[in-house]
Parts: sequence; structure tokens; C-alpha cells
Amino acid sequence: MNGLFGAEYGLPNGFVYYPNLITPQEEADLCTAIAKFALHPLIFQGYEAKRKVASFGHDWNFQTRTLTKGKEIPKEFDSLIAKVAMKLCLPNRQFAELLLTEYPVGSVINWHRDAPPFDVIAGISLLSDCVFRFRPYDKKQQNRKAIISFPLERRSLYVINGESRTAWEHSISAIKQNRFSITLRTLK
Ligand SMILES: O=C(O)CCC(=O)C(=O)O
Repeated sequence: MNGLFGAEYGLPNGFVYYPNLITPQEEADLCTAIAKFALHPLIFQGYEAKRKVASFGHDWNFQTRTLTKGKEIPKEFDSLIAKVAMKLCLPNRQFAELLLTEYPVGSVINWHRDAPPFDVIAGISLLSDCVFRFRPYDKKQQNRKAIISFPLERRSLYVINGESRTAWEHSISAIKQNRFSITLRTLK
């Protein structure tokens, strides 16, 4: 359920938004935690994307389209995972992947659905607001009017599940300030 927010923007079913999930202090602590890990450029469809990533738990490789088990999810993110798990009524251990992403000014994330092996997607935004967009996955339904844009605030949580995961694609418009995101994914 998206509450008034969902109704106002006509967001797809299965998408849930929680503004102010974390406090400014928690946001600062998470940025300090992220700084401990080496993020590397993402290679997507043979090209270096304008963003850096580090994944823990399971790792989806865009080149080989395979899922491998990687490094343990660091303890630094335990309290965030517990908070998100509580909102979603899931056990903490259900999150099989934690992905850290750093977006420099001007970077975008293009239209896509999430990688096939994952189920529920939960994203926490740090340092910058951005514009999050949805459009139907079915190419026949894609047109300018079918795009839903809404402001995604820093420190918020969004959840992509159900129809919003299967029948819709999402993207993020070029960002105006450096942004980090922490994405938690469960496996199907
Ligand atoms: O940065 C975000 O919140 C979006 C991440 C995303 O769409 C992805 O990693 O597939």
C-alpha cells in the first residue's frame, strides 16, 4: 500500500514508499560505513557505467548473467537491515544481497527491471533526492504519457514488489548531487 503518496502519483501496485526511514545521524553513519568498502565501476552490457558498486551476499553478474555467492554482508549494515526487515515483515536473513552504489552528479540509471533471480527489492537513498520513474514493461504500452515520475527523497526507503517488479520498468533521471543507495534484495 502506498497511502496518499501512491494515490497522488498513480504509482504501480506493489510499490511502497517510506519517507524518512532513517535519521540524518543514521544517514551520516551509513556514509561512514560505505567509505570503508572499495566500490568499483559497474560494467554493464560491455560498457563502464557512470556509477560505482560493491555487492555482498549474492552477486549478480550482468556480463555472464549468473548469480554467485560472494562476501558476507558486513555487520555495519545490521541495524539498517533490521529496520527494513521489520517494515517488510521479513526475517533479517531473507535479504540475500546488499548492493552499495555511488552515483556521481549527472549519472542516471536507465530503464530496466531488476535481475531475474531476485524477488523483493528495497532501496535506501543517501545524500541526495532524485527523480524515480516507472514505465510499463510492455513495449506496446510505452509512451510519454505512461511514464510516472515522483520525487524520491534522501533517507527514504522504497520497495519494489509484485506488479511494480514484473509489469513495470524503473529508471532514475540524472542526479544533481552525489548520491549513494543501498539496495537489499531477497531471492525468489
Ligand atoms: O539507486 C537506486 O535506488 C536504484 C537502483 C537500481 O535500480 C538497481 O540497482 O537496479
